[in-house]
Order: sequence, then structure tokens, then C-alpha cells
Amino acid sequence: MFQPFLQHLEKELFSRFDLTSRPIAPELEFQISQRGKNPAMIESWCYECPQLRKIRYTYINAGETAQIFNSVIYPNHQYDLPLLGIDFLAFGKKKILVVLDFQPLFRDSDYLKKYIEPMAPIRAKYNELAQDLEMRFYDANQYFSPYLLFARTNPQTVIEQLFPAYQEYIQLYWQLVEQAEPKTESTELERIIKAQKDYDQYSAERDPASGLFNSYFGHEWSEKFLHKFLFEDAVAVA
Ligand code: BLA
Repeated sequence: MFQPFLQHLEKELFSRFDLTSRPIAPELEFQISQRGKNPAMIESWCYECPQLRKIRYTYINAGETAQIFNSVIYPNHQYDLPLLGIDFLAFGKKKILVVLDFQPLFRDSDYLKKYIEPMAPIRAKYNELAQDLEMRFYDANQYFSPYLLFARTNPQTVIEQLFPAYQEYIQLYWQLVEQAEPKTESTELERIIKAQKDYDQYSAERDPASGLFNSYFGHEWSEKFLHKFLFEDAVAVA
């Protein structure tokens, strides 16, 4: 269901940036579970380049049962840019949830004007993908923008609307990366480092996927995946 989205991201990344692999522990990079009705495979990729310090994406393929594409792009600490967040989930054809956003690190009006307001014209074209759904795990006012795509949808809309929307959002994100001016002052860098770290902490503590990871791959693997790959800057608490 979401393979073309992964391929598009990969093609874009490789054509625009000088990527270096960030190694992933082999047992986290690829795993297969025979626990469910259908075998579930999870595969992850991770890169860096001078502008982007961590580019990670994960695909879960459990056939008809689940198809999930999840990605976060963390800019280099010199850039206060939002993170690019992607979470597309399909549990069969009937339950499809898609979330796509530039996840703001700060919420002051200058920041929002610079990095979030540019999303508005794209967002306006895709009303069907911006539903006012309630968030059960996260706080919509933290690390989410007013122009996020967030929808329960169907396979046809994924192809006809989500794919073009996704291409436009990504295009705009590259534009913001290209235009970004690196901060040099250590207080500014520290502020960005802390904000990215807080994002990992917040996300690790709330990750709605841990139940799913546990059920497919067991508790130990899930904890390791969460803390050593997805949100490695979060501090583990017992
Ligand atoms: C929801 N994301 C979910 C859910 C799951 C995942 C299982 C719950 C779906 C449901 O309601 O049944 C899955 N999250 C994952 C997976 C990973 C993960 C597989 O981190 C890692 C591989 N989530 C993100 C990112 C965004 C995001 C980057 O990881 C930002 C675009 C958003 N996911 C997001 C939101 C919801 C969600 C907003 C709804 C949560 C809520 O209701 O509070």
C-alpha cells in the first residue's frame, strides 16, 4: 500500500543529498515475526548528510493485516527546521490512518511564520486529508502543526490524494532545508539540541506502536527498537 511512498522518498533523498549510511543493529534493521496470522516483516533504513543528521524510515509489511510506513527526518543541529514526520498505517483496506507533518520544534510566531505558514497553500488543496480527528496518544499542540494531514481514509484516496499531497509536502520541505541558514552561536545550537532531544523523549514515552511491536516481536526487541533506533536520544526510564 505505501511502498510507492517509500520509493519516492528514497529517490528524492538519493538524488538531492550526499547520503552516508547510519548503521542499524542487524537485529533491528530487519526482523520477521511468525506470531500473527500473517508473517510480519519490519525493515528500517537510516542515513545522514550535511544538512540532515538522521533520516530514518521503517516499513512494516504484514500483508493484508498491516502495512505501515513511518519516517522522521531530523535536521542537523545547526538548523532549527521542523522535523519531517510521516506515519501511514493500513490495517486491512478498511482502517487506514495517515499522518504527515512538519513537526515544529518551537511555537513562537516568527518560527511558525517561517516554517509552518508555507504549508498552508498545500494543506488547503487537500481538505479530505485534514480531518479534525482527536489525538488519543499525543497532544496536538506539541510537535504538531496546524497544517498537518491527519485522516482516516481509503485506498483510493491514498492513491489519488495522499500521494500528490505527500510529494508536495516533501518538495516544500526540501525547499526549507535548502533555504535554511545555519545557526552558529552555541546558545542557539544548545536550544535546538534540547528541542530535538525533548521530541525523542516525548515520542518514546507515548509511542502508540509499542503494543504492536510487542505483539509481533516481543517486549525486549520492542524496547531496543524504540530506544536504540527510533528515539535514541530519549533517556530510558524503568
Ligand atoms: C498513531 N502510529 C499511530 C498508531 C500506531 C502508529 C500503531 C495508532 C493507530 C491507531 O489509532 O490504531 C505507528 N508509530 C507507529 C509506528 C512507529 C511509530 C509503526 O512511531 C515507528 C516505526 N507518528 C509518528 C510520526 C508522526 C506520528 C513521525 O511516528 C507524525 C507525523 C503521528 N501517529 C501519529 C498520530 C497518531 C498516530 C498523530 C494518532 C495518535 C493519537 O490518536 O494520539
